[in-house]
Amino acid sequence: MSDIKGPVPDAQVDGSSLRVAIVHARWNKTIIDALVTGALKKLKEAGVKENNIVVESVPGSFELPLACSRMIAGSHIQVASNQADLLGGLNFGSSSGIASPRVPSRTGTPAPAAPSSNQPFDAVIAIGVLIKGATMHFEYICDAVSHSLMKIQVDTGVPVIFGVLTALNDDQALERAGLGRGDNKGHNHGEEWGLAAVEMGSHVRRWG
Ligand code: DLZ
Repeated sequence: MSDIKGPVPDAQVDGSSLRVAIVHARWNKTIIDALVTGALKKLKEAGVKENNIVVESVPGSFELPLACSRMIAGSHIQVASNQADLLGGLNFGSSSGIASPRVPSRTGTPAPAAPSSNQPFDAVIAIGVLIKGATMHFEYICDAVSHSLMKIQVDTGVPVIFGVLTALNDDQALERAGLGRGDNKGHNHGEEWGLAAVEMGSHVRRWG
């Protein structure tokens, strides 16, 4: 990352009392996995307890707004079937490329997740990777998803972190997940999304 770009981390972030959801799409899975891992790493480093992190997946980025909205509305409900896999190391099965959606499959026997608490979510991180193709699909989905996620957070008062990469090609997306193919591996933006969730969740607790 260059010296002039990127956020200044807030040294005060304490996530020990926060409950956070990650909702991720399954398109472009290699990149998604790295981003989710980056977000989880920072959530845990900021003190968010494992049983206060819920991970859900949806087919593609277009499904993220509805998933976020329902998770915020129903955040007292017990959690995702794939949570143990993700918290245990993104155990989704083998991957042969970055440009296809995948249905999660269990490849090992993950340790059982601790029971989730039932407090409302303090923040939701929506993670998707949109890569421009030959048609207008990309533009429509980017526009709809970004506006919808903003509306959900403003309407509900629950921070929705915009973890959606809108890349013009594969390399742009890979570099923003720290997976760059050249000398420049880039930087994993999932880490900032994890920190942003903790900071915004803490702020909203204080602001009321
Ligand atoms: C259809 C589609 C396409 C072409 N590209 C992507 C993509 O790059 N990233 C992504 O997350 N999802 C993509 N999708 C799937 C849509 O988001 C959505 O899942 C389907 O249109 C079904 O509503």
